[in-house]
Amino acid sequence: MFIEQLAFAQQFVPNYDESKVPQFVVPDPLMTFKQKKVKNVKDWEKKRRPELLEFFTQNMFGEIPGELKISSYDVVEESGDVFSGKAKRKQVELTFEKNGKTIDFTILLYLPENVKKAPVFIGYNFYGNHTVADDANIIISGAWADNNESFGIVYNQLTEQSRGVRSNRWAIEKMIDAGMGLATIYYGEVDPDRNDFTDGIHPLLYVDDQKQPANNEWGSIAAWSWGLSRAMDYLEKDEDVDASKVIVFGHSRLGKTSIWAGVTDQRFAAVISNNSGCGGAALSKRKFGETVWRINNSFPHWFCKNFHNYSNNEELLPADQHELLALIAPRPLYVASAEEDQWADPRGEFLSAFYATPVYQLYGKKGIPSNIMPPVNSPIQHTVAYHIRTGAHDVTDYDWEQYIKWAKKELNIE
Ligand code: GTR
Repeated sequence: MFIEQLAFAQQFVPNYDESKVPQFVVPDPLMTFKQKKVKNVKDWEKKRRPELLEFFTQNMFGEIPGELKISSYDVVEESGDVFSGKAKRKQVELTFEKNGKTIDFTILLYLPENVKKAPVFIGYNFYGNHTVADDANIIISGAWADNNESFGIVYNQLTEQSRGVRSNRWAIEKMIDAGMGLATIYYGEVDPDRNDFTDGIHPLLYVDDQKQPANNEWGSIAAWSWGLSRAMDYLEKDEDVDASKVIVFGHSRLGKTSIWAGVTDQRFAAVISNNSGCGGAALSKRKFGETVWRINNSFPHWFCKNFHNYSNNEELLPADQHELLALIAPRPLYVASAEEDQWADPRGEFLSAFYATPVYQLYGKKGIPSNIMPPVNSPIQHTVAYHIRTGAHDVTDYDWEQYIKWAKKELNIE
């Protein structure tokens, strides 16, 4: 009895010991659920990709129950003299209306002055647009925010105190100097990050007296991805942006989001997953660090309810995260880890990029050539790229230097 109880309890304790990673068969991305071999791009695009996409939609992220286009947009602020005249700034508010409800979110754009149509990185920020740069003109969002005393957020409201506090995570000047821009949005404007489906974008698509998404309908990550696609709708109209070179970026939960956005919207030219971990790049079946049970328990709203069927049940997953990454092929994909970020399972993130590679090879693209992890701070940069840097769960200048260099090469940016 005691041993059984111990075994029961142990499944909830995070494992950080490589020798305790369970043995499992990595599902073959090039074998259909009905055991048919995928031999070429046509088989992949016509059979395998759609069935995998359907699996991840119905069982992990949830489907979006309807269409919702931008009702109107407004360039609320614009200035031509930023970063000593090297850049311009725009703040564009997108509004959505349906079911008698309205929401809006604001895209903050920094664009290089000397480029006619600039390639851009797009990614959400955690604490408001005004945190990404020490720039007095950035509008502070009124949306709900998680309290964080050191950032001056005490009544779930963003404040002046946190202006620029996250500038270390956004190497904007490096992007500008490379001839690239940045588009960023506060994720809480699209859907506040809490287990409450009465706020954010979800209610606009409810039918009748629906109170929350159905089991196979969108959780918060799918909602945030939806927001990135609507931002893309806007970028396609912005004369200063090269919409064919928009790279979707995200860190941590927002890295899970950038992956799902890249999977579901092929207009994103490339995808960057920064320390995305469980439910992002990391293989779930390894159960290393954060697990499916843990994430569903701590953040019940991130994935759709059907994903809870796999809590402590990873063996049952017919597909793993490398197959999610493979859905980005043949577009460039960068997976990055941090050495101290064991919670996100760096090895699981690396292996996922490696096991996604056969799909890139179908397209004649180069991925991760071997299953041996590179040393720290030694990036592998092909169409599929990977690095593990020294340091903690974070976004650093080192990360951005790699992303910029790789994006320029992969997307032929001059
Ligand atoms: C952690 C969570 C991770 C990661 C991270 C973040 O608490 O367990 O999956 O998403 O939050 O987004 O900062």
